[in-house]
Amino acid sequence: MWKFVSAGNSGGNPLLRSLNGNKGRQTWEFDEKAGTPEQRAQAERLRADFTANKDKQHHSADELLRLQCADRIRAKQHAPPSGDVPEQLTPERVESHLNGAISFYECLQQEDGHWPGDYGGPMFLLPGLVIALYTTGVLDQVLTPHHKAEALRYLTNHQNADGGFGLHIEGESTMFGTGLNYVMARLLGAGPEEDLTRRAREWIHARGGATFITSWGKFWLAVLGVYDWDGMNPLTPEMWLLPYSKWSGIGYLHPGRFWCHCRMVYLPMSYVYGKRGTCKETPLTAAIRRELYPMSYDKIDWNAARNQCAKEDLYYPHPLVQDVLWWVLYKAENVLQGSFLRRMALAECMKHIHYEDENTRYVDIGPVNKVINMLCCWLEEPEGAAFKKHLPRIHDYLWLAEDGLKMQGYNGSQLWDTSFAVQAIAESGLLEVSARCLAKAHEYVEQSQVIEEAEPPLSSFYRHISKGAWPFSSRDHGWPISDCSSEGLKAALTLAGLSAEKVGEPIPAERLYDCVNVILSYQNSDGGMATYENTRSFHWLEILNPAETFGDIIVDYSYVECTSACITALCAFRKRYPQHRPADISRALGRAEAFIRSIQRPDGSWYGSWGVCFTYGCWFGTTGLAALGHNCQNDPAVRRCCEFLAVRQREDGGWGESYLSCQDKVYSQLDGDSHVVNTAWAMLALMAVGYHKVDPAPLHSAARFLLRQQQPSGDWPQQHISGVFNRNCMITYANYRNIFPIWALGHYRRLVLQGEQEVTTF
Ligand code: LAN
Repeated sequence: MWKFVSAGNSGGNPLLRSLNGNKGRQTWEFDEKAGTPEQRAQAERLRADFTANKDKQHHSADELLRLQCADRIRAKQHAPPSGDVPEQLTPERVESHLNGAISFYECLQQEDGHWPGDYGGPMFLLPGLVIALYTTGVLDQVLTPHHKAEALRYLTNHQNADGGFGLHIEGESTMFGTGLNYVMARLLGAGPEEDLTRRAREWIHARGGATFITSWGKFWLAVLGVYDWDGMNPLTPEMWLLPYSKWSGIGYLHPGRFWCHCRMVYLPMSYVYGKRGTCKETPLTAAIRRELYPMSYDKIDWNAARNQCAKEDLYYPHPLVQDVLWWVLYKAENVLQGSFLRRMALAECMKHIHYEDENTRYVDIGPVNKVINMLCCWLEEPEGAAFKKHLPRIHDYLWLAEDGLKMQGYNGSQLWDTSFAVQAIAESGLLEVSARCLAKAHEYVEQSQVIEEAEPPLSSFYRHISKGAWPFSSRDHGWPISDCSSEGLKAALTLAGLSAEKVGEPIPAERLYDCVNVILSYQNSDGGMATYENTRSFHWLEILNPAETFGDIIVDYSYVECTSACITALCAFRKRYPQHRPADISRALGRAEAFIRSIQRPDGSWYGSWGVCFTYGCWFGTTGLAALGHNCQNDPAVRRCCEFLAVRQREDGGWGESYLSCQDKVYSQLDGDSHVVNTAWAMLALMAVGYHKVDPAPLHSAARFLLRQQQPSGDWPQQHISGVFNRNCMITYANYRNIFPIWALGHYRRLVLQGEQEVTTF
């Protein structure tokens, strides 16, 4: 049976280096002997249920993790009240639902204090890993037959009715998803005439073949040797040799100025491209090469293929200037390939790749650069230590659920979820049921703060400061993020406000000062905060975005979420430490407020870039302003946002927003029931600005919706996917279904039912 392994897990591997005994590391292992016969049968039932429902419910519900915690769940003290939810809610009634919710959620918490969870969703990640493992000859060493079987299960479960695969689990079929997953199925042992592969291949052929895959797809196919490198728009590694300085003008084009996720992906991609790193041909790759195209491989016009892209994939079509630029660089390849300049550029790329690997303990910033960096290390030195150090960290990205094995969008969302959970649980005011769980979470928050800078000189590696920041996942990952630092700081401050005897000793003030320093450093000239770094270049550079499926990937922009999180964190900090940098903080707050106001939409809403979507954005927009004293009675902008939300509440009392809001940038209602997470965000937004004092009715009906949706165990159902990135790709946040209902109900009980004037977190 599969076992979830967390906390301090190194598997005895001496190549796995950690700064804190692997706190937060989460992996799944197959263990023949694990589990009772009943548990194994139950796991099979959960899998069969998922498959039976797969066309209606695309999202798995982390049932295998819950199964693993079954003993604790059975032994827990509280359950929510059964029976109908009354018309009139009392504080006692809500309190017993909360007790049930918190004691259930505590059962999922790990020894090191964090909450694990599925962070899957994108469908283009696992194929890249499998192609890289096949190319480097370690596929069978890294993935056991059990892994492969679960990965194939995942494919079967997420194949759309038309035979294709989406960009993410809920999306319609795309060439990117279908081409790559087809190849992965073949590499994992599926024959060409199985139902899965045959239907996928028909989908591909009906659209002209795999030359119509997006540029990232072309890259992976070229690595495997089933697509010609001449059919790629160039990924010229020499761009790393451009001058960085703004004064050179061209410096604005230096990749060091791009959003870190973008540059960290194009860095190793350009190394592989510059070297034409390709898998040695095997009978299998030769077969795949024949299968992907309706015409003979020799007849393909590779120059024309460079700019082909299926219409299903086209979110960001290339503007003409890009085509011209790629044409020039394409021609330049004739001179650059094998030149001295190319050798210099490749050496420069490798320097940055090793730096990234070492400074993230081989986790790397994300799943895409993790895999391509690993490939680069192998291309440079197949038997080298760097490649070997990559291997154990692959498992940090793999997650198992009842729908199969998937590759996650990050090595987890540990710190992010834990800091929200702390704020949600602590704010319920129910310290009696939650003290032990908060004390554990406190340890994780403490253990995941970044306490040392990355290796100097930071500027040579285009790194922002990180000492004092919080990352999204674990200390070993270590990349600092503006809003993760803010949520981490708020969690630390919330815990510091509770009895140390119950929840543990607070994090020393010096470390919080370091965090404030990082937060202040994130402010951009527009007053807002971006994600990992400051905005380093211009918005118009987006015309160079070559990734047809993603929007806004070139530059790190200011976002409402990041800016608001920084505001609420700085306000919370200022309350406790009014003497620390008061002038800097108040200046930063004023500018951040102006930024948030400037990006509010005419209809009163805020567009959320990292969660679905307007309900998420509105939660951040209103809480940022609320922290600065604005509410729906004294501020027309805030009132407009409340009205925007109020008219979108649905018959069942909840809010339900479709992921289409993110791509279309227009509020889209979900079909069917409302969504517990959207409902909680909308409630939190309204309560933060005192809407309940104007009209409590929407909050009563929303709270009743949440209570009706709660399951007898205290859990909430997993509904549609809640996270997003780059406008178009969705990502799972498995813990949100527990955290946000707890948070919203906790506030509802205190603010609306008990009439308290204010709560400490938003
Ligand atoms: C994330 C996850 C966390 C997220 C928040 C902290 C929630 C957000 O407020 C800021 C942006 C950030 C850090 C974020 C950015 C984009 C990421 C890293 C991801 C959604 C996780 C996966 C995604 C990454 C880009 C996926 C790989 C795909 C590429 C296009 C490179």
